[in-house]
Amino acid sequence: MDSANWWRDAVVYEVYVRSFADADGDGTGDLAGLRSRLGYLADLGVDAVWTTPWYRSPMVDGGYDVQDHRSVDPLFGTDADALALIAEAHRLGLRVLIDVVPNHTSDRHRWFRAALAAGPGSPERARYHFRPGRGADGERPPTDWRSVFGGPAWTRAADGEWYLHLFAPEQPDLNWDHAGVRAEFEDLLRFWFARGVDGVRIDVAHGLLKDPAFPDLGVGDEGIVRPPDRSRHPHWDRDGVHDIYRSWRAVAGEFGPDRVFVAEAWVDRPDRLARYIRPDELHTAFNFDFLRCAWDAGALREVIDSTIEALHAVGAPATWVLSNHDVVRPVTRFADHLALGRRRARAALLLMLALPGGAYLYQGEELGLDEVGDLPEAVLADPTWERSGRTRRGRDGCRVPLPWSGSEPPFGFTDGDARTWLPQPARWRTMTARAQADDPGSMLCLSRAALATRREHPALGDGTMTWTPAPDGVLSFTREPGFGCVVNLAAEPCELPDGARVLLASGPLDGGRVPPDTAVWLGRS
Ligand code: TEU
Repeated sequence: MDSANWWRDAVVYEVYVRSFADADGDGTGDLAGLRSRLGYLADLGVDAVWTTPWYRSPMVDGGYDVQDHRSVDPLFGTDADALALIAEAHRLGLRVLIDVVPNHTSDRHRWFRAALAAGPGSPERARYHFRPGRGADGERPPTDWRSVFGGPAWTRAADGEWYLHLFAPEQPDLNWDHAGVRAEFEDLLRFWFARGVDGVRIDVAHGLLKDPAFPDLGVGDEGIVRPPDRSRHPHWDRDGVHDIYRSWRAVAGEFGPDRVFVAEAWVDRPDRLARYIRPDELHTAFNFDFLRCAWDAGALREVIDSTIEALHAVGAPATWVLSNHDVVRPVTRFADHLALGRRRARAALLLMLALPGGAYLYQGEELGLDEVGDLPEAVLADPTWERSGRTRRGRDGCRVPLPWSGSEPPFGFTDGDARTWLPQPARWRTMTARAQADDPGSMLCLSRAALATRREHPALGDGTMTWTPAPDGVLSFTREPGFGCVVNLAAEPCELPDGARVLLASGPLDGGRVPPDTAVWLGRS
């Protein structure tokens, strides 16, 4: 793959910075910790690293509440650490993608503070969405919109006006009809591209623009009623966002052809997602249909087909995602029992890495980590918990600090005496990177072998796939030249195709048969 097209089949590893590795001993991951472990990622065989926000932030939403997009938060290190990280990654042949959060800022951002201080009707308020409330005293929010984290999407300022926040109240939404907001983001993209970052993940890329009429959604006490036509939603996936991304693409182009964007856009249909990806717009977008899909052959096949069809229509490769810092880990999602979940997660990994296009791995996925569902309530840090009236435990369970080595917490995550910011379960003693590196049957060894094979095999990565006949519940396809993949999601073993040579299997094979919940990669014999 030439350098300008590197992203078309890249495997990108997501680092949730505060849970990856801690160098300064405070129990929270940081940039120096990540830098010290880049060799592990190079050995794993990924092409790029995407880091979650490292900017100055009060950390109400783990850094997705950005106070200053141009400086590193002291919790994570210094500006020099960011530069050293980028340089070291490049030395090891890894590209670096950073996270940019355009839908909202922190309520501590200088713009929001100025807006609060300047009062109703001021130009400072025009950068956000401030509106009078409804009712005789304006005591009811301007619309019935709900925050993604729970509760109303409006909070009342001391002077009586309400401001919009689709996430936490500490994350006021920016007004993207404001020219100064647009100019600021183009400048900060230049700031980071000039510092060597290879790409940008765009947080909530389907947000940003709001219907200026601010219509109600029609939310009842019983929950959200979506308007019938999702293409006209008042705050998701509005047509105008594409103009913004066209100007961003031009900014990336100033730095050469190989700087890329990946959109985080939770839209309902592959054809809506494809609208973000065009030669003059974004390069790729996470494919969340795949992530949301159940462990079911028919459903997976449908998602794979519709994704490829929609993206090929715009000349883009698909991306495949099974996990990230917002969702329950696949091992736990795929089955009620840990052993079965692990088995399926291993098979799913081989499926994902055999599909045409690029893929994303979330830290710990290569170790087969499970969701930590029993964190004590006192340590829960995700805003979902409080916003939902302590009914939804939120996303902490997939954000527990990684186990690196040793037989008890903190499992080499930190050298200091401080506790890890979320407690690690004792059962991870067998799951550490160190323990798995020595065990040829481990998920880590499977992940390394799969990524090495993917690099070596000309059929893998970008290109096309062809389904081949298979029994019910079995996914079977080929990639040219000379590569096959069989994933058995049925209850019975299935036969391997005649003359196939097994390159890699997600679990033990039963003679010439593939047991349930197992995937195999096949080469020409
Ligand atoms: O997530 C956007 C988003 O919409 C998610 O909240 C998603 O709907 C939900 O988590 C699905 O379970 C991004 C970041 O990935 C997330 O961590 C941030 O909290 C959010 O934006 C706000 O910046």
